[in-house]
Amino acid sequence: MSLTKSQFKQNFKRRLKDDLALDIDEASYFDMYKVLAGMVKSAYNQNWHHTWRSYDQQHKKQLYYFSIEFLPGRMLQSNLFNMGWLEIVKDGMKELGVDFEKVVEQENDMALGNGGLGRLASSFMDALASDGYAGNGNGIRYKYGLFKQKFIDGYQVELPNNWLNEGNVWEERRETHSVLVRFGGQVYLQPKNGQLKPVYEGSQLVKAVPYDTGMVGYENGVVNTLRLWDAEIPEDEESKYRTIDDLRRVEDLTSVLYPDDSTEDGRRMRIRQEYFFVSAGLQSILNHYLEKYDQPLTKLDQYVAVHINDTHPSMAIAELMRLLMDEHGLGWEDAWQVTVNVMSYTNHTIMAEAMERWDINMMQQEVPRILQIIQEIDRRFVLSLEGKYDQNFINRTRIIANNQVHMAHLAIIGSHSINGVAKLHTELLKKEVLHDFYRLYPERFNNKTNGVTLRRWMAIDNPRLAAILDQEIGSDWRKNPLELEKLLKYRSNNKVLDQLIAAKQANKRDLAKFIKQQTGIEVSSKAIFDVQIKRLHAYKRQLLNLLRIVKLYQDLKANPNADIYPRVFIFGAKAAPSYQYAKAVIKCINEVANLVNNDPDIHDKLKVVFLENYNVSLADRIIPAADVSEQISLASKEASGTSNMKLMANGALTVATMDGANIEIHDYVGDDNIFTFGLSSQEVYRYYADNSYHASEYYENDPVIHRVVDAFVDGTIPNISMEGREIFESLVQYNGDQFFVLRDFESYLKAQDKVDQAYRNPKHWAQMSLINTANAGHFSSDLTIDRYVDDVWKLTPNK
Ligand code: 8GP
Repeated sequence: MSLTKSQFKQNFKRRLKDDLALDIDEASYFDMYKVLAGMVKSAYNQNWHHTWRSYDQQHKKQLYYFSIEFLPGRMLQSNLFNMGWLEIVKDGMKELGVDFEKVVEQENDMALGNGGLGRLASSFMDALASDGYAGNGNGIRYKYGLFKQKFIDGYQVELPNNWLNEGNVWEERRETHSVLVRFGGQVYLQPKNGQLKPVYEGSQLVKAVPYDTGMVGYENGVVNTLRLWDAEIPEDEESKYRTIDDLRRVEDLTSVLYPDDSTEDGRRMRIRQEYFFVSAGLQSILNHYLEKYDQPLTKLDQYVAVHINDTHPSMAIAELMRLLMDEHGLGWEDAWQVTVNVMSYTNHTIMAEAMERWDINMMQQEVPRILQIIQEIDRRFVLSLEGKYDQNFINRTRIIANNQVHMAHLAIIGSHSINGVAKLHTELLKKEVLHDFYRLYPERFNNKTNGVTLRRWMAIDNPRLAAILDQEIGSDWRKNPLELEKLLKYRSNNKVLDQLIAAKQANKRDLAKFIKQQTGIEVSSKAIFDVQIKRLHAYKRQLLNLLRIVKLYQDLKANPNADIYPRVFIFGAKAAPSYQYAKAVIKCINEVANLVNNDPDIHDKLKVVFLENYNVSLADRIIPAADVSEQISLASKEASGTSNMKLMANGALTVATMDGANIEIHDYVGDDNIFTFGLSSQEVYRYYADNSYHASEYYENDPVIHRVVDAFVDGTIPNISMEGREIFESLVQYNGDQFFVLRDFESYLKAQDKVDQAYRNPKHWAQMSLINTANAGHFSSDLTIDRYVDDVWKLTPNK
């Protein structure tokens, strides 16, 4: 895929003419985006074709990563980069007089995910292709991505994200690979040729149509496939869809990401979505296997691995059983053995409310055959334990209990591998959350610490940093992330440190300009840029950060000359639309921002900026400019975190609780290059065990906490009468403060005082920052993928 600048300029102008009948000076940025993306796609299509042909010819074992979310963000730049075209195109565009950044901004973020789990799925797609493995994605082509967030009077308002309204250049509709997915009706079993076969009555078929997107590997010619399914009414079933409601139920299947599961309708839709993409994906895998590999289904596990990304795709276990038995005639034992060998499962959270349990009646109505098979898996599981374990143990571990289907139990019982996403998280799964299962299947449990696409976050988003790295340690770090360690040699090299300082300054100036454009707020690039970007959730404790801001504000009001190093607090976060408490926190942050930013007594020492609509593209802008990375979840609650990795790679220093992957970051950079604070996970569990945390005591006995918390109800912060009260009450009750915000407050203040002092010594700060960048290679998703490939999926690289 080599291309020279003059070829690019020529082709680009010609394609504008050929495709759109326009000269450059007549084309809009959107026209240019479409044409450029089209060029990129035609260039990689050859390789795409070649990649799948070669997998088929070599009968390569293929991985299918089943995920209800994928969050690639914008793809133009990352595709250009992976093809080795980015610099040529940037230069070429400049010579053509085109503002390349404006072209890039035309693309709608592909935001088919909520946060960490969806972004991880996309970074794995990049790493699989870049490492040369046959790894494909399987998911849903939502018509509406994650909502667009707007702030109106400080409140979060959700707007629809109609990301497909101008078409999607990257996808290819593959009509001929469509399959049918069955919902509802009645099912009973009838003997046929010595086997029991299902007979369906009154069920409805939905046509699943795949849309494929090429996943381009980094400079290696590999292009894998992300297959997303859309739902349509099958042509020869139209007569069965009589009412508008029938039609709508099909359209709705792929309409929205994460329908509100606080309502029955939402939960029903979620079950239908989960079954839809799982069934369609598995059918297409089996069709392909039988046609192209032509091997018996009892050998499926030698050629196919299916990964269940959290529990949402766990019906895959029952659906593969169904297909193997009902459609292809295998007996239960054979089918079960193949299924367990094919399936593997990752858990992404220990938060109880995120553990899916579906109502048995609802599953009966929506997916009756799947429920039957789950019941049989459950029956056999219980049978296998009887006599060996007591009844309590069996009740705790079985799949069906209290009229609910426990999806995590299904995923564990039906998979050969179960992993957590950071060392501590995996240990907690083994010791606490899934301890019973660990007793049953110790050999299935393993850890796979998350990783991130360093190339995107460093080379594409932070070209200034990348240029320094390339010059000092060469550019191999893009392919071998551990090469970043070579940077350690320069920790006392003044020239390199000065260059790093200058690059960060320039990035901060860029972000300051963007902040001004977006919010009207002036911030100084000389201040500490202190960043907390992630979903808004009580356990992530944006509130802890906010309480400290309120304290600083109060300190400055009392003493306008207080010695506080200027700081800009930058937030990016969406709250789930039905999560009232998280929305109250957003409102409070916005009102504190108003108060602080407009108070002349503060002398620009503090600024608070809450950027709207946090998504991958916004992360692309913020991360290179961060000085401080806030990773302050209550220990034990954040499974891994991944913004911690992106931010450290870009030289931000972490203020961290000993939670998730923070612990591993700490292990690599050492005590002196991270600011840790707060309870450990053991201490948190001890509090749970003896029920001895009483938030009200902290409120009553600590005058600083008292004053800060009162600010939420005493009028200090205006316009938050309801929200301030909600937060106040959640904190000060005897058994309140579920996430120990007040308990960790003092220790957080101390850690932040150290930050304040450390930043005053720019050389030393740059040194610590360099040490973080140098150690970030350990958190590359390329390496994470290598570990999955070796331990779980057993793939071999493509030649
Ligand atoms: C997230 C975890 O919260 C985060 O710590 C981790 O880094 C990330 O997964 C990737 O492993 N979990 C989720 O995003 C999650 O559980 N989402 C489901 C509710 C949809």
